[in-house]
Amino acid sequence: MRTQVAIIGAGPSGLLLGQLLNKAGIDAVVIERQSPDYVLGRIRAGVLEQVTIDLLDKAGVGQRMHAEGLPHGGIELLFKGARHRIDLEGLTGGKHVMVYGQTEVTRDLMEARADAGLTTIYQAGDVTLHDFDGSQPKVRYTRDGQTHEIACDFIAGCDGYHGVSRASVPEAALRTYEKVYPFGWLGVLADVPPVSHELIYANTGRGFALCSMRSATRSRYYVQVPMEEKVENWSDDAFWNELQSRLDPEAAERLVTGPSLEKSIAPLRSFVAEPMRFGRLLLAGDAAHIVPPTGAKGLNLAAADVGYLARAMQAFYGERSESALDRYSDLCLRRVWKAERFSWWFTSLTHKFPDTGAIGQKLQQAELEYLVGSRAASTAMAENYVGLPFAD
Ligand code: RFL
Ligand code: PHB
Repeated sequence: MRTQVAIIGAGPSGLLLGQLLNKAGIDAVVIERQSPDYVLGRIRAGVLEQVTIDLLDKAGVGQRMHAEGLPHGGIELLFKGARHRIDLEGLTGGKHVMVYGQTEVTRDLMEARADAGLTTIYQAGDVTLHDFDGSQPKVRYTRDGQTHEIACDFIAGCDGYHGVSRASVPEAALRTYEKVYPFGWLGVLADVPPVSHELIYANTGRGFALCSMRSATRSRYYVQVPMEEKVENWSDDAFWNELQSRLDPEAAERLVTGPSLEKSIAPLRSFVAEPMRFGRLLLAGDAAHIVPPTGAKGLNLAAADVGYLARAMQAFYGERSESALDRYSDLCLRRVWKAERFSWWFTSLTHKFPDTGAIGQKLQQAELEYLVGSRAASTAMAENYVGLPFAD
């Protein structure tokens, strides 16, 4: 088989890239290790920035998001037992975020791909990347016991943190930066009405908690747990009790509990691999960088990367210009590092760190008080939360 762009991974970055390329008349094949149901079963991000909303619109898949997504103009910070609102809209000249689950984004992209008759190879085994240092790269995979080869002009590595793309780059060509946090997030999805109409990020003596949602009848909640914690140790009751103990009295009183639809623990990590381009292999999304989820940036960074990548490929095929491809890595990384900084800062401010003790919590509280009391500090937070501009 031959295509212009072989995309490894059918997560949000691979599928969005496929859609943007198709709109630009560029042919692509998506190669995914898992089945569609498996991909859709992963419950992850929930907050979309304007840049992501615009890219989904450009890709022609924004209709359901606009109909069912929930625009949010503020978030609440809970500390010392009281909630304080950050007016995102008021502080950023009218910008907001959209609460719409990654699962739904993925489903919309999968359906658009199927409707357009585009090729996706699911359950591809032993995917390997070849010759991306030359002009005729290849991707090989196995399916139903047979080996297949796809010849292409470019390989887009959209296969997440554990994928094969970054691992195929010679070690000496890659510089990596990493920080692993000493805790994870235990998340629960449940068909209960959200405790508040806006997201609540809580800093408490028992650790961080986040109240999020997917709709008016479906909630997504998280509590910070030790890194080594096992999800089997958490019954639904234990989760709800812990969450309730981390809320202010009014929210604790209003919390509606119910059976969990999904329950899992995610580790927290900051990670960047530089550069994001090696000849004809271009990395995008979690394959190149990971942020702790506190800033809600992972999915948004993935979308921005493929926005830049689709544009660079359009310039390559349209104007025969490689200059946008040459700038791809630098352009992405500038935005990536700012989101890394914000996600690290917001994580540091809201989580309980085992080794900083009582003084650590007092310093966090002082910063949170400054943050909610100072227009300058609130504005800096709001600008980052709604998303930094998509640079040209
Ligand atoms: P994805 O979503 O990981 O998709 C990569 C796809 O590549 C496939 N794959 C392979 N395919 C072929 N061959 C191979 N060898 C392959 N290896 C892997 C995988 O099966 C998968 O389908 O990366 P992408 O597209 O870059 O999207 C990034 C986002 O998914 C990610 O940034 C966010 O979900 C991060 N994230 C969260 N972000 C938030 O903003 N809020 C959250 O609450 C949040 N929770 C999370 C998360 C990421 C998690 N990970 C990565 C484990 C919770 C978890 C558990
Ligand atoms: C979510 O709804 O899953 C969510 C929302 C905000 C975050 C992280 C996750 O910062």
